[in-house]
Amino acid sequence: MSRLVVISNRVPVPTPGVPPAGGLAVALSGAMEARGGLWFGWSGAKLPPGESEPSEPKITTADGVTYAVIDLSERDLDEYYAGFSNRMLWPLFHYRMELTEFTRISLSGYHRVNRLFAQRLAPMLKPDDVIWVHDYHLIPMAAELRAMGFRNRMGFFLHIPFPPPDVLTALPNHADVVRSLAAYDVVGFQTPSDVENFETYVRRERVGRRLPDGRFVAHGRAVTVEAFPVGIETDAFAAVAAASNRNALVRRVRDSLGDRKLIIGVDRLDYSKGIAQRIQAYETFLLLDPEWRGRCVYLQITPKSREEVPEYAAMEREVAELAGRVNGAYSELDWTPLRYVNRTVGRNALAGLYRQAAVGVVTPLRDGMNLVAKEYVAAQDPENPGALLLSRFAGAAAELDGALMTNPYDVDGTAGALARALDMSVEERRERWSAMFERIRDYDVTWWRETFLEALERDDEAPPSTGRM
Ligand code: GDG
Repeated sequence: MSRLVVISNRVPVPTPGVPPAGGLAVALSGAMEARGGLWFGWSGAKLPPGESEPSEPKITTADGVTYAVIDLSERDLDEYYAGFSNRMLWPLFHYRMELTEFTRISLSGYHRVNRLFAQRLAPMLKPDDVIWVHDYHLIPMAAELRAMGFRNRMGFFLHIPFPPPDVLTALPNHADVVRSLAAYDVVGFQTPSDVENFETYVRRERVGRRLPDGRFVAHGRAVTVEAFPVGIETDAFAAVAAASNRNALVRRVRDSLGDRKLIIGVDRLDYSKGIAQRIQAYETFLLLDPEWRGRCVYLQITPKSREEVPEYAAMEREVAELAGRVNGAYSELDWTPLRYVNRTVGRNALAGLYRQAAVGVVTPLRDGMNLVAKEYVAAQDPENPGALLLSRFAGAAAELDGALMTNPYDVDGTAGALARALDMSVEERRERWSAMFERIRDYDVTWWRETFLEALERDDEAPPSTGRM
């Protein structure tokens, strides 16, 4: 079996005794440990001012996996990471054109860092390595490697949405982005509607077409473009949640609730997650359904994220202000309606808190997939599962049709759906939950990884017209 080489912006180099956290790190660590492999990317550290990047990456080996990481300079991080990746591609791909900032400087930094990654990785590559690149930071990676003469199988997975052409074409270099995608053998998106957006773009901009075998020909290359919805480690997560009675933090939260119902939200502090609209919906719910005052608690766990990007600092203030307003208006001396927490919680405790919660609220304005929705479902008690309130704009909505769907822009509608979720009978909750659980067990993270790698390793380079035997 050929070696797997994963390239991602950040690399979760393992620390002894600390398991990898986060869906992606866990998913990919499993694949790497099963096959042995190389994982290359940014260390997460900044080079001291004035120092240039050494030509050799720092190497660590653990459990048959080689981690190779490089530090980046302040300028590289400003332009490539905080700039083009997170102030242009992230908002645009989440349909937020008004939040984008395009500059030639950040675009050239983006390309410079992609080239630097390719140059540092190149000496470590073998001709039969299978290369799997992750996410919007590294779209030009295959094109860079191909320009250096590499002919390996190369795949790309986009964790965020692929927007429709009317949005994508607001990116001044949209044509280059799509040309860069065509340098891969397989491009994976989260949902069929992302694939549809890609197909519409290719047709409208006349850069390619679909082949009879389902692949696309674009910019002269045949590329498999399919949806591979990312999953979680469903069984393992369910087991952790079922054993969470023993977790001291989970017990403390349960004791603090008494017989009040828990509503839970878990999101990085990011404008794509719809946290402000969600708090407004909760405020409306408290206004319109006074019988729930004092009988429920909404816990919103929101670790801070990308604080170096100005739009994030602005939304942090907005959300904090809203949270304060709701608590100011509705708190009693012995009841606080909203617990707003800007801190991370351990993974085991998180699983237990999901299980405690009568309602999981996952209401992003736009999301590639959203793993929290799947984790909430996995963590439920099958006898008495909670209800999931899910935005129709999360990729997960394409799979979890047992959820109560909501439009997060409709604050009143979301408030009503929250009341309905809290009132739902146990029979209805069980029925909805079973369908969702079955789905996430069949399409878990192992399915995602193996299906993607199978597509990548399929030797379909020859055009179908040659009629291979
Ligand atoms: C991108 C796409 C796509 C959050 N707070 C805590 C914590 N988390 C964990 C969650 C979950 C993960 O972080 C977040 O994953 P999401 O999928 O919700 O969102 P993004 O970070 O935006 O991820 C997304 C994903 O990539 C994978 O392809 O689904 O659409 O945007 O696992 O549990 N974990 C712990 N404590 C916290 O406080 N332990």
